[in-house]
Amino acid sequence: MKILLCYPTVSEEYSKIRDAGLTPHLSLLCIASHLKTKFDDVDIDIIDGHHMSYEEICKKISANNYDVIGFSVDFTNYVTSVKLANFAKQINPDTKIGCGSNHASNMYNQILTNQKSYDFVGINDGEEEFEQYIRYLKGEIKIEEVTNLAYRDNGQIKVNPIKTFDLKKHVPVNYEMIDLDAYFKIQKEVFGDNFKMLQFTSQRGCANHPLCAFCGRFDDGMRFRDPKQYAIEVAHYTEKYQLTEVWDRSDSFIQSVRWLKTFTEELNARTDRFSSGKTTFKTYSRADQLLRQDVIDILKDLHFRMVFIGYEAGDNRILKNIGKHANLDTYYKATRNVLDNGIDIDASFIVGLPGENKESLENHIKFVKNLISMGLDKIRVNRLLVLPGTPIYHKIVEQYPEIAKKDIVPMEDLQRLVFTTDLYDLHDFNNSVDVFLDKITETANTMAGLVENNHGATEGYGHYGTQKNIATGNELTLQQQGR
Ligand code: B12
Ligand code: SF4
Repeated sequence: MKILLCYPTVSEEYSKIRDAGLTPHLSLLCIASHLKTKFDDVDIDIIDGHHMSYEEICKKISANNYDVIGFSVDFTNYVTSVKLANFAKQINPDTKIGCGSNHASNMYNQILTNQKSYDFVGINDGEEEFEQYIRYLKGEIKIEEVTNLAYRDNGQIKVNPIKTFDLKKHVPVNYEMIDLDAYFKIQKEVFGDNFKMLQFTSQRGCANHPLCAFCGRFDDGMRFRDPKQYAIEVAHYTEKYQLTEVWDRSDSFIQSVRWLKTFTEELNARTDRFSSGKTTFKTYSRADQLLRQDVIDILKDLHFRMVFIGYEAGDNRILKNIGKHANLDTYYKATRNVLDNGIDIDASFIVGLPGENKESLENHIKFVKNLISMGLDKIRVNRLLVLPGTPIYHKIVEQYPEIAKKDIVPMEDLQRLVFTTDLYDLHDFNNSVDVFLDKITETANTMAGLVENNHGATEGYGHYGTQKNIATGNELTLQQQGR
């Protein structure tokens, strides 16, 4: 059986994605690694649309008679995925075509209603769903037994039971399936000769429950991989490729101190690259996870170069509005704790969050000034994205029900519409969305400018990335809300 797993090329209007194409697509790699251990008779191609154009992907599809194609989609590449699905169906109507991801999980109904070339949508974790779908195609099980599957049945959309993947069954990510040189080459161009990074994933879900009002995750609870197995995987690739940086992409890497401690001991027992300072570590973290000195000490044992903290706002009222479960007091303590211990912070903000007014915008600027005086020198200030499935998206749908039926709505439209909902009171801005948009852009530029003018950087990749952005060279403009 021939399978294509593909992250389609992003549409032109969304092409300035920070860090895009630097590392292989982890979601598809997890699925492919899982399938490889389950079947001897499947051939899997993985395509990364950050490295291949739409036309090149079409050629690949024409040249291979794939039995199944799975696209990983978000709002930046969904339109391309539809074009590719239509193309692939024309080439071979028997090819089964589906998509998955957080975006797809929240949009399965709209996707299956509007796009006839799509046969299925995977909801939530994809490993077992894809495995079972193959078993269904092989005639081993019935379609009703494929968990996490949405599909059409006699014109009706059906959703099979949704199951959370037990991460104890997570197989090691198989980087041998990828031509890594293509990625290391780009890393070299962007970040210099001495940079070699791979990303890994140790957990799923986020400790913040319910999720932040803007967060596009499909909410499925927090889960950890076995710390020892994970350490073996990270140590193996760190040694094999002599990595200079490891980036764990989980959202709550630091949530369980016991897990973190075991992982660190297991990793350092297998490689001395972290303890000898040859390889650095980077992860996301919530500020409240960075208050304890024993946690910071473990991060030092892992030779942490940087933590990425989603501060989002410098105003307690806004933080409450978005359900961040954090306040400025925690932020100041965590910032001091991290910076005083010699670890860098990649600080992320979002402007235009629910309840934003003149006072909160001023507060964000004051807050950034205070962080700079504490030593912060990396910042990214993002525009609010309105992602399907989030409370802010639902607000739009309440007011504009026709949006709920569509699988394609330009992000720019959603970004304007959200400001017309009752989440916002624009009277500080002459009740005008345009005036508000100008003001948030100006605020974002001021926040980023403060850091830049203090010899800092607005691109998040630490000193490697100072003033550099893979998509835009030196251009440092207002980015979308990003991870
Ligand atoms: C790494 C990452 C990136 C990297 C991707 C690089 C890479 N090479 O992988 C970069 C920095 C480029 C990136 C960019 C963006 N990202 Co991003 N990113 C992530 C992050 C941190 C990890 C993703 C990951 O690998 N997870 C681990 C894997 C195993 O889990 P997974 O992705 O959920 O995949 C599972 C399922 O979703 C499903 N699945 C996924 N694909 C498929 C396909 C099929 C066919 C099937 C059946 C199943 C399936 O199965 C997988 C295995 O179980 C997530 C947050 C998170 N921690 O998950 C955000 C996240 C995915 N990103 C997000 C966003 C918004 C963006 C940007 C739009 C931000 C921006 N404006 O710049 C861009 C757009 C992406 C682009 N055009 O490249 C959102 C997506 C929300 C949404 N609903 O779409 C997330 C969830 C962050 C958030 N909390 O909101 N991102
Ligand atoms: S934005 Fe970050 S902290 Fe908030 S719910 Fe999403 S992953 Fe968790």
